[in-house]
Amino acid sequence: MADPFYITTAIHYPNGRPHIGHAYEMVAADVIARFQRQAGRDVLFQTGTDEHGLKMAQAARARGISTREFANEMSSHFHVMADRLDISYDRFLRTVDADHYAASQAIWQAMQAKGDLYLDRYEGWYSVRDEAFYDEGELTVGEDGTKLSPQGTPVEWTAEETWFFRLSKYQQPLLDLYRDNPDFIRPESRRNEVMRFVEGGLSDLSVSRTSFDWGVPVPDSPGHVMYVWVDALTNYLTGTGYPNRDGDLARFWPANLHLIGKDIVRFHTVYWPAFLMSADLPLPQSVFGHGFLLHRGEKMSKSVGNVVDPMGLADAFGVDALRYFFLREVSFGQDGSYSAEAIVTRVNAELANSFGNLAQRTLSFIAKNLEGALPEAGRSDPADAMLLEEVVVACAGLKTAFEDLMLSQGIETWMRGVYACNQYIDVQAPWSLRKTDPDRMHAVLGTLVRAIRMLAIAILPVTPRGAGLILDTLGADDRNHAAIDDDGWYARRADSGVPLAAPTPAFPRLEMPAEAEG
Ligand code: ME8
Repeated sequence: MADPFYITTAIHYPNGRPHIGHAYEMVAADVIARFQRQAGRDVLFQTGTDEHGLKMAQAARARGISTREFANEMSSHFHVMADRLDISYDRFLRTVDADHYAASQAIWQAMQAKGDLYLDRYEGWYSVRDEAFYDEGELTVGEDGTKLSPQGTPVEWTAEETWFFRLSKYQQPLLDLYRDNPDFIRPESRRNEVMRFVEGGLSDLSVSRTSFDWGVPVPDSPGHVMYVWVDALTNYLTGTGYPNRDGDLARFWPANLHLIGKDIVRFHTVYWPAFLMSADLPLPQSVFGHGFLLHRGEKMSKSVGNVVDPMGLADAFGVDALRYFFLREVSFGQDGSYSAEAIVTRVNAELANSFGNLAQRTLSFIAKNLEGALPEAGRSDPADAMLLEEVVVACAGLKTAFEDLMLSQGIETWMRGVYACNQYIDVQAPWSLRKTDPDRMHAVLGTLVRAIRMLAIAILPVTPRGAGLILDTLGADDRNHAAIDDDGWYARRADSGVPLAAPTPAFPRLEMPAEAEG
């Protein structure tokens, strides 16, 4: 049985429509999931929506519909987007799903059995928008005299009876965890931030609310619903069938990778492992905090009017182009900037003019001049083996980098293989060999077919449609990593006698849309 690999995105708040950050996170996780499947791993990939909490209830009220109706409608926008962006999730989890209630209540009971939950009174400055309490000293005063949280949101004095989780008890176990598992928090810079925070001391955490009822009920505690982060984080366990530890999906826990944004690293690397330790459950292997995607370098906000709809970008440029741009443009883990011009420039230079053009030139030349027959062995030249070696190295480089989540660097290395092919085709000029040296022409075209197949398999997780189209034209059905190094493919393909399919452009050149706001 293949080695399991469980990868998750954050579950997204559907109190507004999905934005580019949600799309970015789903695509990055999808590329890793597809890559691990290619490597032969048994992958479980989960994404979904985080639907409880006061923010949702308030947004529904503002719309004048029930919270459940609002949640159904808004969650469906995320589901539709995931499908539109070719996200190969195994489960789209909603926190309103019945099995998620069961999992949340089970982990609660496990923490309670451990003696880590106690009932007390909480008074403090509470921000509904942040769903967090703040100390007086952290507040600022707005222009109209209202008190504001460090995030600039209004706070209200709130007193309520609440369950507390003994987070303080886990300070040392957490520090030991970070010390013993340097890969638990990535990238390194985020690990350092979290360690400083935990070293500063941890207060117990308020984990239930009585001021609203849109949440998972606390077992045996009428009037209390769970703090939204307790139920949200538990979604990762729900996906593996928890509390059933013998089911089909139980093999996927602990997760290999929680992929989330930098703003919620603390929840995933302090609260979450503490909850799991308390419930005596194994801890995830790694939490990776990716950076933010900023429109022309500015933080997105609805009021600034620079929230560019990811579905609009997919319609304007195509899904593969958007996916390629996301991963290639941004050094994974750091912030990145996007704009229509940046997408067009990057995609045209690399995907359309380099890889797409290479495949299209080669395959349409074969279609036209060889009637689609696979080129014969012909007369080889040391340049052929040299090119194939460069391509093998480029594909292996992508693989090593992707294993390390260095996604942009991996694609950059892959591009070196593409550039080498373009140089080769220019130097060898098969079109002029057609009349003068057909034997040599066959060898050149055969080399290119081999190279294009390898490059298409390697980039498949990033651009599944275009790369898939090229592999369809070639009739290359085996698309896992092992197939890249399969030297026998060409001979078997030639023996089959089946001609290559008529090529269709896989990566069309993009035009700057006239109406694009940039
Ligand atoms: O935080 N660029 O949900 P969310 C890149 N429900 N990523 C971004 C981004 C941007 N501009 N803006 C947000 C929540 N994100 C919780 C998570 S998980 C148990 C619960 C990322 O909808 C953000 O960092 O506010 C997070 O990983 C994800 O989008 C969902 O954010």
